[in-house]
Amino acid sequence: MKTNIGTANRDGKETKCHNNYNYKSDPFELRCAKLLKGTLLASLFLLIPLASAHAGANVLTNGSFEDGNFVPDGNGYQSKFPGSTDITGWTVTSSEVAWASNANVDGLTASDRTHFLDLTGYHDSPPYGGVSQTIDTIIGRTYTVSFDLGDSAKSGLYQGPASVLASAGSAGGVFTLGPSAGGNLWQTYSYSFRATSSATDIAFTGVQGIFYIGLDNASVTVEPVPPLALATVSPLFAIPQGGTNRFILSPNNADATVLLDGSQSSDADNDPLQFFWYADGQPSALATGALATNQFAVGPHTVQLVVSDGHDTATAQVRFAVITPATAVGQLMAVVDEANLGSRNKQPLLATLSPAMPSFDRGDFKAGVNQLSAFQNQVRAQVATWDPALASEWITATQRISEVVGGG
Ligand SMILES: [Ca+2]
Ligand SMILES: [Ca+2]
Repeated sequence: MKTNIGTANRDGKETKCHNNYNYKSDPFELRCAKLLKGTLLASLFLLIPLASAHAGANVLTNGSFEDGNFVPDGNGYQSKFPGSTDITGWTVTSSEVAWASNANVDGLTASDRTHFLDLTGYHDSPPYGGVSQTIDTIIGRTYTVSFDLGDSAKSGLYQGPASVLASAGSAGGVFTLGPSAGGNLWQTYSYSFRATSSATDIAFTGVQGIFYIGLDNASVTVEPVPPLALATVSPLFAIPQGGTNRFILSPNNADATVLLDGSQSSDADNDPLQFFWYADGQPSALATGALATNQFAVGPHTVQLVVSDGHDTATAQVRFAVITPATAVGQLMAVVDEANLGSRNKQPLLATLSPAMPSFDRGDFKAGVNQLSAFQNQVRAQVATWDPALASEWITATQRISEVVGGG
């Protein structure tokens, strides 16, 4: 029995359609086929909640197929053929595709905004159409490809799965939506790949479907990488120069201003970074920002830097001690005592240096600085000719102490 389902254009005339046509052979009957699908689907509308949250920025161009040179035919579609670049960002591959708007005669709607693809096109038979685009990728990074696969089904007539081959370079696979209910169905699929090249071809090709293989809402996002936290404190005082212990000289026997520097922290994603500084186990941050200054009392301290890239955090820890000038002089005396000078040369040096300790301890910085100056003269006279490098280290160290206490 022939059922009148509407009219379609045949050789310039609106002509009645019937549902027992041979849809593969005749353009008019293909139009009728699209019309018939719309008729069948009109009363069966399913709204399927779709996962739409994608972490990170989408690096695919026009993944929703909204942009480009779309000139719809009377059915709300436009055929695009292999090699076409009319769909912004994409090249049509394999075979004809139908670019579709929501205003189509079949009642099919996009999963995202107003446009989508039907990879069966008007030709509705294998090989089905496809689209591809090449994106810049970073070798070794992991990317997630997500897309919505569409199908329409009606018990008895257009039942059957829709399949698409989704690939990124050599990765990917065939994804199939096998509908259990009729209507305009969309389902989100995703897969991940690890980039092996600085450019990767992202492609979707229809594999299986009856009249319709929907594609929309494609995206490629790079998996976030945690930041790297790196923290330093300054200005450091070290004897001998290049030593690994972190000391900061107090200019007043009480505390010191310490520069906290997290600016060498980095993030492979170039995410904007936030910096939080914590000290000595305190629960609240003492400062934010890549660079910060803080007063620290004489004694040992632990500073923790927490760097956030908005997804992940990384921490770095720095231990240091704020020391008094007298402690610094004591450290220098230990170094002089251990130097390979022979006892004959050491004792006069230590004798000159040692009075600086009690001077600094009682706050008489002027006397302390004078005593350091005397030590420097002695080093120049007795050590410099014999070991210029050692002499230079000691003079530099005493000069630092003098400068910090304001006597340099
Ligand atoms: Ca869309
Ligand atoms: Ca990151």
